[in-house]
This record gives sequence, structure tokens and C-alpha cells, in this order.
Amino acid sequence: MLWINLAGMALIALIIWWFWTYQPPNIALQTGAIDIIVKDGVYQPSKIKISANKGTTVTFTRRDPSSCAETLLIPDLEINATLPLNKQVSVVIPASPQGCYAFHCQMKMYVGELIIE
Ligand SMILES: [Cu+2]
Repeated sequence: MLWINLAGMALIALIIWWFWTYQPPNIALQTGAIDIIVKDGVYQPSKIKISANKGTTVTFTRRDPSSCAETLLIPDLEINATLPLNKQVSVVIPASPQGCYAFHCQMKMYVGELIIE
């Protein structure tokens, strides 16, 4: 009986950890190339950091055949790109002021964040 209770508590703790505290790994890069893979419902990495007032190029490679993933939108920067399957596409991020800029696919199944600081 005690073991069942302990196992149950451990499971609950694991569920709480997974859903409330677990954050997928982020990659923060200030310089150099940033490559994002579009796959399995997530941008990898989904959070990227770049320097303010300094443009950069981010490449996207779509590995998800669903057509919705084909469109990449960064509304605040007025960027709209088409990502053909399995092709690396360079997206030029213009020099921009500090802030958080969301990027996503057409239906927002894929979501990511561009942090400019
Ligand atoms: Cu989508």
C-alpha cells in the first residue's frame, strides 16, 4: 500500500514538473549563423536572441510536410517567407530595436520568439 502511494506521488510530481516547470532547451546566439529546423510541431530552437540595431540572417529548414508549416510570419517585422520542404531558406532580419518579436506559421501551430536585446 505504501509503495502504491509513493509511486502515485512520484508520478504526480513528474506530471507537475513536466507540464508546469519544464522548459524546452533554448539556444541563444548573438553572433554567427542561426539555423532553425521546422519539425514535429516546433521550431528548433524556438527562442533566438540577437543584438539590437544589428541585422542578421536566420536560416529555416522545414522538415514537416504539412503545408501550414510552409509559411513563416514575423508580423512585427513585416516578414513573410515561404519555406519549401527540406530546403534551407535565409530570412533577413533587419536591424531592429529591442523587443520580443513573435514568429509563427500561418495557423500558429508553430510558434517561436525572436528576442532582440
Ligand atoms: Cu501551421
